[in-house]
Formats: sequence, C-alpha cells, structure tokens
Amino acid sequence: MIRPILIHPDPRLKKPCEAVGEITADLRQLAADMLETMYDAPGIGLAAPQVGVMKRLIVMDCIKDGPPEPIILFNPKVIWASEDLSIYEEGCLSIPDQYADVKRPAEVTVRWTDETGAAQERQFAGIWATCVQHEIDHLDGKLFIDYLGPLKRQMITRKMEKLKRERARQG
Ligand code: K2U
Ligand code: ZN
Repeated sequence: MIRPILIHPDPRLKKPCEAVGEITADLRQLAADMLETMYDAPGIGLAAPQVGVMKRLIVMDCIKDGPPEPIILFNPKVIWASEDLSIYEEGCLSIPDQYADVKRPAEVTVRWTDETGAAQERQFAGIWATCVQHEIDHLDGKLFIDYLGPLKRQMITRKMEKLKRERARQG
C-alpha cells in the first residue's frame, strides 16, 4: 500500500535508524510498500524513515526509460568511495520542490543484505551513486539540506514549515 511520506522538519527524519535483524515477511511487505510509494511520488529512491519506520532499509530504482530495476537494500553500508566527486542537483521527497547542488563521491561500493537474506555488494556510479548515498544519509538522520549553508537550509526549512501549516489547514 502507498504510505504517507513525512515532510521536513520532523524529528523522525533526524534520528539514526536501527539495524535490521532477520528479514521477516513484514519487512518484505514494508519494502514492497516503499517501492509502491516511491513509484507513485514519483521518485528514484526512498528510505524507511521517510515513511516513519526507523529501520535501516532503502529502496531504489534509478532507471528513467526502460524496464524498472527496483532494488531493496537492508543495512546498506558504503565500503569504498572514489576520490573523484560529482555534483548533482538533488531533491528529496521529504522536502518537496526544493533543489540544490550537492557534491558527493562519484562512485561508491555498497554492501547490504537483500530481501532473500543474501549478502550483496555492488559498485554504483552516476545517478545510482548519488541516490544510494542520499538514501543511506536518510538512515543516519542526514538530509541533503545539511550540506548547504545555514541561511539556505533555514530558508528551505521555513518554506516547509509554511507548507505543513497550509496542508494542516486543508485537512
Ligand atoms: O530520498 C528521497 O527523497 C528520494 C530522492 C532520491 C534522490 C535525491 C537526489 C538525487 C537522486 C535521488 C528524490 O526525491 S527522487 C526524485 C528525484 C529524481 C531525480 C533526480 C532528483 C530527484
Ligand atoms: Zn530524500
């Protein structure tokens, strides 16, 4: 089912998430709900805290045109990052309609447990590298606006507070 996405500022978006133990049927259902929610947004990545679940789980599908390639990552960990950096104008489904340039390592190797409980390891580049780092940041309570200067971050936070007030009024 499609789950509501939390909007910044929200304490649950700033808290570090707990590691996942056994991959249960409930966690596999959560991952399926997160993929459905991500495609509906639409987005190319989503982290569990964004739907209010404080667990180390992210989903991604950065394929633009072509058959979808969803991947589910439990307890993802960057085990190598390139020296080279790349800049990408990032957005966030928890900070709607706000975009800013963020510099990150251009390539990363990530280790994780997949939905079958198998250990996986893959090197990501391009938009996949940007996205997986953006999502793993979410698991550590870090948002892309945390890489901006204090004034820009404060301006975006104020806009989100106004958006939340308006949404609360509309009910
Ligand atoms: O985590 C999220 O909020 C989903 C993010 C993932 C993402 C952010 C920045 C750069 C790459 C991935 C996005 O909101 S998904 C929407 C999107 C799609 C393409 C480019 C930027 C944002
Ligand atoms: Zn995000």
